Amino acid sequence: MDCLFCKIAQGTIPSTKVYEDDRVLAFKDIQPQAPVHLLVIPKKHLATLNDAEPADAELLGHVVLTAQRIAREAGLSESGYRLINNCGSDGGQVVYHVHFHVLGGEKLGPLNI
Ligand code: DGP
Repeated sequence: MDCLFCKIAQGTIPSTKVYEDDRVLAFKDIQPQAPVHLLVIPKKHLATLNDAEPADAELLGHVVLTAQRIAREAGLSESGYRLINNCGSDGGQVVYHVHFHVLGGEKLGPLNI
């Protein structure tokens, strides 16, 4: 499958990994938007959050708890951080493999909502 994040998960495209297990991978974003900008992905290919099914609930829970873990390990637990999933075109999604952004390390601006 021609998917950038599948290739990163398989190791055929390099990344700066911060956490990995059999189901998820977390790595540094190549275009950081904050002092800490990490991405967490399921290794299973899901193009967008809309493709997730009830059977993926445990996996997505593990992705979110991995976000909590890497935020803690990056020293963000006390100061806080932002966890973002961009879904689809209007959501600003560019890479069509589900991922969550962990952003922090400074006071983040308000969301445009
Ligand atoms: P999104 O707009 O939510 O689809 O964000 C995609 C993010 O992926 C964006 O912040 C930049 C990041 N990104 C794109 N290509 C690469 C890459 O090859 N390596 C890494 N580490 N990050 C990438």
